[in-house]
Amino acid sequence: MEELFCLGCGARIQSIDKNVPGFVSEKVLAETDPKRLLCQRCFRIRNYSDVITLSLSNDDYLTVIDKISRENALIVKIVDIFDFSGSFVPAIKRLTGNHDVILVGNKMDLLPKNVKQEKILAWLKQMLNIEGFTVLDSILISAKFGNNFDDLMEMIYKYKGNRNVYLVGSTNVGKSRIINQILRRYMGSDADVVTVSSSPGTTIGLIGFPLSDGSMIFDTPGVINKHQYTHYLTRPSYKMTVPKKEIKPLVFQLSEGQTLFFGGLARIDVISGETGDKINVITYFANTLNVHRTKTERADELYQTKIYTLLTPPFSEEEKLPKWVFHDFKIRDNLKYDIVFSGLGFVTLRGPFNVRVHAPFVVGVYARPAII
Ligand SMILES: Nc1nc2c(ncn2[C@@H]2O[C@H](COP(=O)(O)OP(=O)(O)OP(=O)(O)O)[C@@H](O)[C@H]2O)c(=O)[nH]1
Ligand SMILES: [Mg+2]
Repeated sequence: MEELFCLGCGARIQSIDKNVPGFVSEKVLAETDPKRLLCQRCFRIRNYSDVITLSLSNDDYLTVIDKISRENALIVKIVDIFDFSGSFVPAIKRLTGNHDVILVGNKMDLLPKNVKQEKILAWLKQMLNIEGFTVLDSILISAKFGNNFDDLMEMIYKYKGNRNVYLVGSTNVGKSRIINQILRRYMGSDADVVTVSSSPGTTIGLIGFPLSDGSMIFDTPGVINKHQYTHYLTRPSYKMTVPKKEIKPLVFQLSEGQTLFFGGLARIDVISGETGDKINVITYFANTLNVHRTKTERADELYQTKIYTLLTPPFSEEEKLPKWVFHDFKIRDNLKYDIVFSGLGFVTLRGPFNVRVHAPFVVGVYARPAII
């Protein structure tokens, strides 16, 4: 029998195991046009916003690496501008090593509107330098609203020559939503073709579409980064922590000995601020995340008694996050830094400062030059 693939996620179609990607019942398989076949998971995401959790592994991604590394292709590397380091994991560097790469910063609609694009682009270049990574060009877009897509396509055509184009990046950076925008805007599609969801690991295989000059553009499965909160929360909590709208920054003036909780997911203690004065902490999280201030000496007790009630998400003991650890950040210069909680958001502080950040040990917490 001819091998069939799901149109939405690229998984190989099978009727054997519901818990494995690409499942379609034999009845549906017999009744559906193979060119329009969607697996059960894609069908449910689209029709009921119901995500069936499959066990995730990086095998799909590794198969793709193998294919792309043998081809002379143009790589379009997508990052989520809110979590640059979280979406710039080593596996991506290995894949992109010998290829021509365009860097795309997606989800610009989440940035506060008053932030200048040139500033973010300059910041992206600074981050690339820190990573020791060279690209042909870079651009900011919003796959949600279609911002800068004409410029993106112009850039792709400028560099691709007669080569195929692969959109690559970590899970959830928006690769599939970008493909849907491209298909709608430039290829006459009047509906979303590939499956998009807020859960990581939606795309399973390569999904290719012809460009106007006959070469192909491919959506690919994302690299899984287990250091993001995303992997440890259940759906209700997850929905509250992933920003959907422009983020409204909050400014807190904290004194020494004060603590901010970010829901029950992380906290920051001010050990000392600029010459012992108050320090401004600007928070960039989903507007639905509850930020709570307290005295550091009360913080442990508050966490024990108010997790799941005042400090939310998480909402129940079932979603117990892995054990918390702390990270100390001591900055001596007077520049601005972001402290990032991978997959959750970040806070901005101006040095000099000395803070202690607490978060589950599995989650990536890191400082970077401030994006805004
Ligand atoms: N606000 C905003 N959300 C976006 C944007 N692009 C994608 N998203 C959301 O991010 C989530 C992940 O999008 P996908 O397109 O499925 O991400 P992906 O990179 O294909 O993920 P995998 O298939 O798991 O590798 C979804 O909830 C999207 O709606 C954007 O430009 N702005
Ligand atoms: Mg995808």
